[in-house]
Amino acid sequence: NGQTKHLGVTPPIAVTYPTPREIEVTDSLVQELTAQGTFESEEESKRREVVLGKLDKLVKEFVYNVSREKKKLPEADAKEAGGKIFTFGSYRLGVHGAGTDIDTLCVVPRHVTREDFFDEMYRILKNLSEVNELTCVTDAYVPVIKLRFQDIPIDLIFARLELPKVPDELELRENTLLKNLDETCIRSLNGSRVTDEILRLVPSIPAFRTSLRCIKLWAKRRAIYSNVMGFFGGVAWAMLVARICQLYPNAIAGAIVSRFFRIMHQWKWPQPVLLKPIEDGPLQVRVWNPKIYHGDRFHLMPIITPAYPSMCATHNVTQSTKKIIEREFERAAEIADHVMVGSGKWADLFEKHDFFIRYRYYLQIIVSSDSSERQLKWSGMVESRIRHLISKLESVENLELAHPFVKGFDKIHHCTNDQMATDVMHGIFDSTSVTDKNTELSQNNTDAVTVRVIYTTTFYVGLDISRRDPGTKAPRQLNISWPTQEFIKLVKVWDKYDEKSMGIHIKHVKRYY
Ligand code: 3AT
Ligand code: MN
Ligand code: MN
Repeated sequence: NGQTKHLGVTPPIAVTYPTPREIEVTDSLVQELTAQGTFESEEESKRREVVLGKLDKLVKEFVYNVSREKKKLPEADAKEAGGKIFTFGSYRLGVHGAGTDIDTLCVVPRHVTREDFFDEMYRILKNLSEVNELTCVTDAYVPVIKLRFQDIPIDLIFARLELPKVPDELELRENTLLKNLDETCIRSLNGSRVTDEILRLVPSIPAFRTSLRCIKLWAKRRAIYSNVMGFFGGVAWAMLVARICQLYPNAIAGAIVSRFFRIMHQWKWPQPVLLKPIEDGPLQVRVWNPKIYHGDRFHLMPIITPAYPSMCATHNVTQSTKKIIEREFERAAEIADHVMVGSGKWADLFEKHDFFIRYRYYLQIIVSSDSSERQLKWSGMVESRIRHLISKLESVENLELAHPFVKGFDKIHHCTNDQMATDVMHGIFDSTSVTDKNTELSQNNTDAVTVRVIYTTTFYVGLDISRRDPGTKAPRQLNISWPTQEFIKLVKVWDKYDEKSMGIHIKHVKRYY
C-alpha cells in the first residue's frame, strides 16, 4: 500500500538523514559525555565480559549439581539440563557507567527451585576467591543475590521455566513461556523481557545509546531520576528515548536529544507513551488499560512497558513531580535549541539542580534507629511512602508544590548521653558528632565516650507556597499538620515497625542562607 515499515504506534515524523550541523553537535555531545566520565575504561569493559562468561559457567555448574545430587538425574540429562544467564538494566542497554552493576538473570529448568538457587548457587559463589560482599536478599519483591565478582557489582536474580532443559539458544521473547510460572519468576523475567523488547523496537541502537546516556546524565544532575520518589526511573527514561528514536529513525544523537526535549515538553499527558500496541497474553494478570481499570486512569504521565504483561513504569508520579519534570523539559528544550544554533553548549544541560536553594521552606523527614541493618529497612520503607506524603500535601491550601528530593542523607551519630540520642532522633544535631555513612570506619573523632550510636536518614521536601494576593493583607497560612500526622501513622502501621528501636520525626525548616 505504499507505506514503508516503521517501528512504533505511529509513522515517523521525519526520515531525513543528519545535516552537517547535526553531525557537529553529536560529536560535541559525545565529547561532553566523555568529559563528564559517563563511559567506563576499556579495561573495565573487558573485565565485565570475562566476569559474565564465568557467571554463565557457574550457573550451568549449579544446574548440573542440583540435577545430579538432588534430583538424581542420569549424567546425560544433567549435562543437558543447561541453564543460562541474561542481562538487563543499564548494562544490557549499553548505557552503564564506570562502577555500576551488571543486572543478571539466571534462568534454569523446572526441576531447579528458588531454594536451590539461594542454597547451591550461593554455596558455589561463596567458595570463590574472586567473589566478595556476597549477600542474599530473599524477602524482596524481586529476590536477589548481590555480590562483587572481580570487583564488578552483580545483581543476580532467578527464574525457573516450565521446561526440562534450558539450552543456550533459548530466548525469553515468547509470551507462552510465562505460563504456569509463579509470580516471582514472572517478575524476575520481566526486567530482561522489557529491555530486550526496547532494543528490538528502536531503529538505530547506537543513536539510542548515546541519546539515552545524555538523558540519564541530565536527569540525574537535575535530580529527577528516581522511580520511588515519583520521578522517572531508568526503564522509563529508556522508553521515552526509544519513542523519540522511533519518530526519527535516521537521526543521530544530537538531533534526537533536542527533539526529545521539545516533544516531551509539548506532550499531551495523560496520553500514554507506547513503543508498540499493548498485547494480550496467556496469563490471568492485569495489563495496563485505563478503559477497564479505574486505577490506571490516575496515572498522570503513563509510560507503558512493551513486554507482555504491559505495565505503567511511572505509576508513582504525582501532580508535583509532574510539574517538576515538565519544568525541566522546558529548561532543557531551551538549552538544546541554543546548542543547535551555536549560542549554548551541552555542558549547560548538565548543570546541577538548585533544590536546596530554590525554596524558602522545607520539610525534613528524619528517620532514625539503633542499627545499620534496621536503618536500611526502616528508611527504605519510609522512602517508598514519601510519595503518599506528597499527594497529601498537594491538597493543602496555598501549597503550590511539594517537591521531594530524590534521595535521603544517611548519618551516624555517636551520642555521649541519652539526651543527645533523643535530640538526634528529633533532628536536633550538628556535624561534630556525626560521621558520614561512607566514612563509618574512620568514625569517632570526638574525645567523649559514646554511649549510644544512632543512625539517621533525612529526606527533604521543598515547599512552594503561593504568594499573597496583592489585595489582602493577611499572610498566607499553611497548615500541614494533618498530612504529616497522617503520614507518620501510615508508616508506623508497617509490620516490622518497632517503637523502641525506630523513630520518625518531621520538622519544617526555613532556608537560612
Ligand atoms: P545503573 O546503571 O545500575 O545505575 P540501572 O538502570 O541498571 O542503572 P538498577 O541496576 O537499579 O538500574 O536496576 C535495573 C533494573 O532492575 C531496573 C528494574 O527493571 C529492576 N529494578 C531495580 N530496582 C527494582 C525494585 N526495587 N523493584 C523491582 N525492580 C527493580
Ligand atoms: Mn544496573
Ligand atoms: Mn541493579
